Amino acid sequence: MREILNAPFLVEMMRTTANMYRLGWDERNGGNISLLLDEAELGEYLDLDHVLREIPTGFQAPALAGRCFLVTGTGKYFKNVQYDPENSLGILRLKEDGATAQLLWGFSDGGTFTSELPTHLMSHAARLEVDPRQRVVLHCHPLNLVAMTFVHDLDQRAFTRTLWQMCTECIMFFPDGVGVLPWMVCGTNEIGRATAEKMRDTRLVVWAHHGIYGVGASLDEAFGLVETAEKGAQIYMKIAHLPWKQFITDGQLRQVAARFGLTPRAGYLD
Ligand code: 2HA
Ligand code: ZN
Repeated sequence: MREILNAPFLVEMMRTTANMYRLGWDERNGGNISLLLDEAELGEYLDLDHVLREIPTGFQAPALAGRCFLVTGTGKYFKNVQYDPENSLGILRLKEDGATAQLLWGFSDGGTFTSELPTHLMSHAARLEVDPRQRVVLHCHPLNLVAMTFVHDLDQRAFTRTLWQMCTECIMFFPDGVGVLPWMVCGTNEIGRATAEKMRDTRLVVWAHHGIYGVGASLDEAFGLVETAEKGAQIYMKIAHLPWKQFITDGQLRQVAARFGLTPRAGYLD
């Protein structure tokens, strides 16, 4: 067996959580990440027949039965993941019943997975149907995106258009736009279902007055997507109260899309 703390997926998770903490996106225990693991790769580091404990998930995810995930723990701080990975993180396999998590590694103080596991697993299931390469679901509380949900219309077409207009690269990285959910109680199966429903046709879902979810093929990709949206929101929060002299027009957004071979979400450009 190889040393799991050197596994690329764990190293990358430690770096990403530390980076997100430093950006101010994950105060206290804020934020959570799940990463769908390749079983063959995981088998180089862990005995996959050795289950530490079983934890009921409280919901059904039959499409993911047998799949293994690296996930952040409930109540654990992103700030501390790099110093205490085996306590802050866990590797679990969803049992054949689709409703029980088998802990294979981590949560060493007896802890458990993120309270947002319903949203994570339901979102994985939704995105894997669209693109089987998308292995990462990442949630955090970026300052400007959350601030924007207080002063901007929550209609997702309007919200997307504003982000696209704030910097040229927004439409390049999220031509499908962002989904927006109204404020809801977090950590529930209901918000999980509502988020996963939006994930059928977008990789970014904003939770009003709370945070954002991003999806990607890698931690870098999911992180970069959220980073780009947060940059758009940051510019918006800097200029929203100032008189605008000019802005990126719909015609210009169409030119960007044509240049990079992208299809902006139907009906979002005038
Ligand atoms: O637990 O961010 O949404 C941390 C959270 C919940
Ligand atoms: Zn949160």
